[in-house]
Amino acid sequence: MKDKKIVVASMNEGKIREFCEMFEPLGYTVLSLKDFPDMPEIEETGTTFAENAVIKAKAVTDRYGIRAISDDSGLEVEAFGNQPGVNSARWLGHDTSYTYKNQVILDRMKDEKDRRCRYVCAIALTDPGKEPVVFEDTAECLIAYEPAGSNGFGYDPIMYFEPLQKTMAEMTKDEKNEISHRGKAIRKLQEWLDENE
Ligand code: ITT
Repeated sequence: MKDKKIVVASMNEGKIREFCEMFEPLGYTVLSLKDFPDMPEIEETGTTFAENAVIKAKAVTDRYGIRAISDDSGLEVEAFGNQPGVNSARWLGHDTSYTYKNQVILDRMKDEKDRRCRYVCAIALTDPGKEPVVFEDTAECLIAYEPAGSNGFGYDPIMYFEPLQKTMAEMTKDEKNEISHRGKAIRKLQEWLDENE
């Protein structure tokens, strides 16, 4: 029976889908900013994933007086000095396709031997009148030599995860949720909810 609700302060369909995949089997109904069309756009002015996650969740809690959960995430490429980082969504333009963004990364990495990179995810939980709580995790990957796979979203086709010898876009949803930055951070959040509710 679905009697528990979480509000994810996100407009990103890929993220929202992954929150649904991990919370619905536990009996939660997952709402997102798509269910709050009057919510003004939230400016992500922080310099870290954690700061931006708190900004997004707090904006929803402050406006509606409800608990909110947010996700700020992105890609850090060692050879680019950990860019694009917190700018991953805006990098090369917010509306530029990921097919293009991924190709630009592959082109710039053409002769690069150090292919280490990681996804980072910070999830913030805010409740009215309480301090925010943040859960963070990473997924260590390598930049692939060419895009592969059509599952997932965003940078997934070029994020090669060595232990499974496939990109994040070649994984099933369960495989990705098991090893991904978001999957691991969501499990930390779920443990916190189990212990504190
Ligand atoms: P919201 O703020 O509305 O949640 P957003 O897309 O603006 O959505 P972010 O600022 O956190 O969110 O940007 C996250 C970026 O990192 C975005 O470009 C994603 O495509 C990328 N990203 C993060 N996690 C990813 C994943 O699991 N798979 C693919 N790309 C991912």
